Amino acid sequence: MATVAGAFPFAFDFNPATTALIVIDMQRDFVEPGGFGETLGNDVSLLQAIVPTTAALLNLCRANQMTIIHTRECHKPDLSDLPDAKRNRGAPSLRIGDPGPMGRILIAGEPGAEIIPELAPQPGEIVIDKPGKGAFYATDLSGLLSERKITSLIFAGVTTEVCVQTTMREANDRGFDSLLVEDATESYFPEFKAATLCMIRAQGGIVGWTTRFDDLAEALND
Ligand code: TIU
Repeated sequence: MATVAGAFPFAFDFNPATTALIVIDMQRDFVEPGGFGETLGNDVSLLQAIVPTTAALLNLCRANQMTIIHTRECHKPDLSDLPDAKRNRGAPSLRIGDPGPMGRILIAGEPGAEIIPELAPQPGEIVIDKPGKGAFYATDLSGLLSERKITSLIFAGVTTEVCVQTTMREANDRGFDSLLVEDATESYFPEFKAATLCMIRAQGGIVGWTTRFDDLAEALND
């Protein structure tokens, strides 16, 4: 067992053998100019800040033989898994499925849907394509976790208040203990990130725990 003594709202105990790291949607479409994030009107450069820490987190979890899962928010090329309500929402400069500078926006197999090279999955790591904000919705994630007897999840990725928080809430309701690494998650809205960290760990950890990367590293290197 390992203990993250500095986690909030209190220490987080976990067994690396039954814990998975889930890195949410670190794709070119969210992190680089010309993708989905920018079509929504966001400054995507804000998300670059967490790339080095997320790379360090991946390497830490790999070194501790933990299960590694990467997710990608994307849709089938025929758009059969894209509800009209999602495609037609708001007034983006390009809609999901439209051609853009990194290929069709948020479509599986296009350059924009790929995970950024700095955080590329290694052989043997799990990659889950998901049509929703939550990674449990319309995917095999539940089955993959139960096959591996995973009981705890460590989260990183983007964006904190959308896909990361949604997936943590889904995980919480399914009985997983979930820890979010604060400096390995980011939002286009700094105030939303701050609020999300607070709401996750409020009320005695109503959704889960948060920690700084260094405190998790200390727990695993002890
Ligand atoms: N727009 C936004 O903040 N996020 C998303 O649309 N998807 C994810 O969070 N991955």
